[in-house]
Amino acid sequence: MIKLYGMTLSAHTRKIQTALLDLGLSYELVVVDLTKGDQHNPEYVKLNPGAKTPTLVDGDLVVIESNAILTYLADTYGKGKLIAESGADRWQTIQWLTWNGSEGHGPLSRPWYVKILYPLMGMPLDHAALEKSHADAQVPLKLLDRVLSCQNYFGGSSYSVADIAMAESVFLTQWGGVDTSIYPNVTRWFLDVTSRDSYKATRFPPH
Ligand SMILES: N[C@@H](CCC(=O)N[C@@H](CS)C(=O)NCC(=O)O)C(=O)O
Repeated sequence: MIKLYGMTLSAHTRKIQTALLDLGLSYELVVVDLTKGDQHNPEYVKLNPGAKTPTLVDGDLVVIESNAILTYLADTYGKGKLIAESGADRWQTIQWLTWNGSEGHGPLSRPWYVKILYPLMGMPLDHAALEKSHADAQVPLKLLDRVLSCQNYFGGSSYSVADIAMAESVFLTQWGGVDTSIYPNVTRWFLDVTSRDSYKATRFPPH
């Protein structure tokens, strides 16, 4: 049985849960409660040396980094679903997953940190930082909108793990108060991805 270490409150864990549902895979969620600092438990750090969630354990294999986990699951269990087995669509998927991790998720998620998470942690709302985070998020959003003017999905012609990763980043941008409706292609694509049962099932987390 696949074990997923994380918690549904974490965007990076939700991505994995969405993919597991899309692939029809059953799994055990081992809750790593970030609000209690469980990620620093020595047993967990043996699995994930960076003390972050999520971590996937499949038999003897341990995979960390959410976008690597997405690739592993799609490659191992998808048979062409969620990532093409070869060709341009496969490399579009890998390219945008990589961009998401290295360039996109940071500025797209920042408004959520400033507006939602830090105040929840007891810090006063920093209006200047929020304004800056909203301005900074426009750069990746413009890029996403341009890409989606030429293709339906980040995996090219069909829905893939790149869309799962990117939708979670855009979700955090919106939750952080950024109006993404001014980007028509992002709006069309986001509606497509978020109306799927797998996405909806991971929104209101039990853990
Ligand atoms: N690049 C990592 C990022 C993982 C990450 O930042 N996870 C957050 C939860 S969404 C976490 O574990 N934070 C705990 C901490 O920073 O102490 C991935 O994609 O898996």
